[in-house]
Order: sequence, then structure tokens, then C-alpha cells
Amino acid sequence: MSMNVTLAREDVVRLCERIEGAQRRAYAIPKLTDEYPAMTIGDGYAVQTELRRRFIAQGHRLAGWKAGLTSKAKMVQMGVNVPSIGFLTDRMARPESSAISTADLVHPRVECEVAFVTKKALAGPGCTRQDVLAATDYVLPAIEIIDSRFAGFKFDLPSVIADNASSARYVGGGRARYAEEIDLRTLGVVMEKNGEIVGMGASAAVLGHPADAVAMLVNILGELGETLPAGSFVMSGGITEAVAVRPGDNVVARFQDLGSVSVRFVE
Ligand code: 0L1
Ligand code: MG
Repeated sequence: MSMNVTLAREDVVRLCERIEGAQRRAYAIPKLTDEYPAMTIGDGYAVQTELRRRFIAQGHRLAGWKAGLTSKAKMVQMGVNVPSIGFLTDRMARPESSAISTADLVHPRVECEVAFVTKKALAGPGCTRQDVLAATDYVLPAIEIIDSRFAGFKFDLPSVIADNASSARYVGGGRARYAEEIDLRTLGVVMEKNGEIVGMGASAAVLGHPADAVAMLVNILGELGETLPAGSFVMSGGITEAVAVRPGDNVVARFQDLGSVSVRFVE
């Protein structure tokens, strides 16, 4: 890893166990920097990498990655100014239109995102929008259900990166399209909760173009000594602010050209 890791190995393992416990049992913990104020972004990724290693050792399959905090709306909402990445496993995936349990989540929020499925491997540094588009098999609309494990969704970058960029669940659906068939920059999206519009935006909100967010993700992976294999599912980041959900809520994300994705939440 070429990132600046300052934590001792035993501290990385300790923090990883804290995050894993909070994720598994759905309870909120204080941000990690309360105890380790000098934690760096590299330390956050060291904890996240250890979490990924453990999940894979437990039989979870790595399905892809997500870019987080890639839109102005999200950065303003969360008070940070640098995007981040997190990993996605098969256990986090949920079918379209399904009922998603909130009993095993702390305080879930939903985001509308454009997801990419790759047909060629990508590697950083130097990955560009053009590289991403050439390696993309198809794009599809997705809803991400994020769930910070930090009390009150209050964190800083090292803490949220350690918490796998708040990854919790994800739902792909709608209509898959070839990237070259649509203008990925100007895609409009409307998010509805219980029939009311709670957010709207255009995909350019995601670092100017969602493929730029994927390139950024691949370049961070490069810094972590990882590549993005063909067949990865990659979420490019929330277009609008994240919206809190509770049991009984129905959420529909309507995308121009890509159809809609819906989920409902239960106890
Ligand atoms: O997907 C995201 O943008 C979430 C990144 C982590 C920040 C948050 O919990 O809102
Ligand atoms: Mg997201």
C-alpha cells in the first residue's frame, strides 16, 4: 500500500474488530479518531482492507466496489471534501423490489447511483474516463443503502473509510444499457419516498461524469495495490443527498433512459 499508514498492525486489527462488531450487530460506535486522533486516510484504508480480508476468509465473495462522497450534495451533507471508496460483497446485494430489513442496520439512508459492470480489468494510476468507458460492459441504475456505524452519522474521512465508506446494501435493477447508447453525463434522476419526491439531480453531479468517479476509484485501488477485475459491479456515487429510511418506507429511483429501481423497508 503506498498510502501513509501510521497505525501499528495490532491497532489496525483492534479497530477492524470494532467496526466488524458494529456492522454485524448493528450498533453505533464513536468515530475512531476520538481514540486515534492522528489516524490518516491510509490508516482508514488499512482497517478497511483488513475488514475485506476477514469477510473473504469467512466466505463472502467480493462483487465489486463503490465510490462514495463523489457529489457536491454528498460532500456538503457529510462535511468532507475528498471522495472515498469501499468494497461490495455478495452478502450486501438485495434483489430489486425486495423488502429490506432494517433490524440489522443502525440508521439506513438511500442514494440513487449509476452502476457500471465491467468486461475488462482496470488498473491505476492513470486510469481515465475513456479507459472506464472502454472497459464497461453495461450500466444500470442502482439504489445504495448506506449505514454509517458511527453515532449520529458523525465521522471524518479516516473513520468512514475504515467503516467501508458506510457500505451496507445495494440493489441494481431497471434497464441495463450500453454506455455508448446514452449520455451518461446528463442523466436525470428523481428519488421518491412514499410517493413524494425527496431528491432529484443529474449524473454530472458525480465528479462531472460518473465514469470519472469510477476512474478515481480505480486510481485509489492502484494506491492500495489492487486492480478492478472484469465482471466487477461498481457504483459511481450518490447523485443527490442521502435520505433516511424507516420500516414501512417505499423508495423508487426513477432514472432517465435506465428505468427505475424500487425497494421497501421492513422491521
Ligand atoms: O456512498 C456514499 O457516498 C457514502 C460514503 C460514506 C459517507 C456517508 O456515510 O454518507
Ligand atoms: Mg453511495
